[in-house]
Amino acid sequence: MRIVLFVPNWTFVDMRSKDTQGIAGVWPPTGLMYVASVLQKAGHEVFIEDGAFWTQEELIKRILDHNPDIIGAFSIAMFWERLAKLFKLLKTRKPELKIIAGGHGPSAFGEQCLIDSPELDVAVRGEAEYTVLELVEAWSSGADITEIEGCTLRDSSGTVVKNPSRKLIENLDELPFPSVDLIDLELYQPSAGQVLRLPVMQVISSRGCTHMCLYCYRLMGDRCLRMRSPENVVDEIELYVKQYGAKEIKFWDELFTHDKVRIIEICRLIVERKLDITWWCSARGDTVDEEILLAMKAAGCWCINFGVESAVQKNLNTLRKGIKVQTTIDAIKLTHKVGIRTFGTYIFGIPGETYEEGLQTIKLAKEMKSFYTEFFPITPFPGAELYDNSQKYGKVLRPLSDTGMLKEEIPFEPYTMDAEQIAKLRKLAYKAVYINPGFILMRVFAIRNWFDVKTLFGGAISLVKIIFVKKK
Ligand code: B12
Ligand code: SF4
Repeated sequence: MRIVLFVPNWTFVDMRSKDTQGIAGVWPPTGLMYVASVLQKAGHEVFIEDGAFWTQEELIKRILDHNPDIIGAFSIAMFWERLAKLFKLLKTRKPELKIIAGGHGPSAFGEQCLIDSPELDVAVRGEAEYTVLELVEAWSSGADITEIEGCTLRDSSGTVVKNPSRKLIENLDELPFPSVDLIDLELYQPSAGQVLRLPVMQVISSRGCTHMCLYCYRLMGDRCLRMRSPENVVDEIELYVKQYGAKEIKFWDELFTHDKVRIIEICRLIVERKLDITWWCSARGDTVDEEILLAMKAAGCWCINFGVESAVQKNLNTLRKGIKVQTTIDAIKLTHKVGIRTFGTYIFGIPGETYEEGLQTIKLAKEMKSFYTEFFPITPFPGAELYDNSQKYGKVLRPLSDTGMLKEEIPFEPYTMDAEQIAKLRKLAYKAVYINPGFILMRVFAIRNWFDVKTLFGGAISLVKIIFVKKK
């Protein structure tokens, strides 16, 4: 079968505030590339189109030029409305198309997707590699699809039904690596400042998470962490280094450092195979100690993202982070001590949070002296407790189609603070962290080349816009 997998058309305007559109970047759609690789391995002809680079009309033309039998789209919640429009236009031009959708939107509200879009045949829920393969094989042999697990679809009477979920893939090593050969790597540019060297490639070394944070939608399900073996992870990295000249790796795992033994082994293999890479990952403060950090440093890790969220323990408890503020503070200090930079992320607008508590968070963020710091307004997404039971926690202010976490409009207001105060805290926070001599000196001394100068300049312009330019 000929299959086109695609991301709907979007621009930075949909996703980010005006101030930061200049430093925004686009990453390849890894999840979709995993789905593609399983289909390719089974002998199907697969193409990928990424709407980040095309207008709606261009995207439609590119999809149809491949003459597909089946099309499948990845959609986070905020892309759903535009995707439904795209399906209508595509089906009008090629009525025999079979259409599937997956990702965070169709997984969380698949029934609604089928009601909104008569053109959509199946909303695939969760981890989709084998569900999509089964669908494609059934369509190619003319078999019935109505019993396929992991699908939300219409039965023979046209009623929307939610089939049982598919069991998660236990052994992730059995998956082929994502289909990098199907994308034009040259088109992708990461966000300014988030990489040390180029070209950068992405790796997902584990899937799922053992925690249950209030604002997070866990597409793979609750408490369902699975990890690839160190050999399999380092084989993928080695392929990227040898075949694509990768100099940097971005690990997108939710819980990269969960298993210390596994990470130390990954680090040992990177060193043993003499892979010249630098890399970035995320970690929770309660999963790092000096031993793991030293091993990571020796293997090229240059930056770790810690979700600090708030300086106030009560707020972390509300978020269900399951961690002490002090644990993350200690972890950040230890990370700096071994010579790895940190990227600290913080949230304003936590249910129950007061403006004064927000000010305490700003003070902490300044003290942490991270290399990068970002402040997000809390954002409810379908499937997350904060969205599904939102009235318990506050008021949703933006429609689903407009929930980019980096936009200037505040998406959610807790009962203890209003949107204006959240916006004010963000402004104060950026000013406190970035406009201070210690930070500026640290960043100037870190400049090594023209790439760093460009990055720093772009960041500075965005900062001036965030802090000093009044919104209309
Ligand atoms: C890494 C990550 C990113 C990376 C993306 C890296 C990449 N190239 O994929 C970056 C930083 C770029 C990013 C950006 C954004 N992200 Co993000 N991100 C994540 C994170 C932490 C992990 C995603 C991941 O890689 N998972 C592992 C892979 C294997 O899974 P997957 O991508 O979901 O793919 C599987 C399924 O979705 C499905 N699937 C994928 N494609 C297709 C296609 C078809 C046809 C089918 C049927 C199925 C299917 O099968 C795949 C394999 O099993 C999740 C958190 C989470 N818990 O999921 C948030 C998350 C997905 N992000 C989120 C958001 C909001 C964003 C942004 C909008 C942030 C912003 N700017 O405001 C942007 C949107 C970018 C975009 N264009 O889509 C939200 C989405 C919420 C929602 N319900 O819609 C999440 C869930 C985090 C949260 N807040 O809860 N993100
Ligand atoms: S925010 Fe991170 S730690 Fe919390 S549930 Fe989501 S992925 Fe897990």
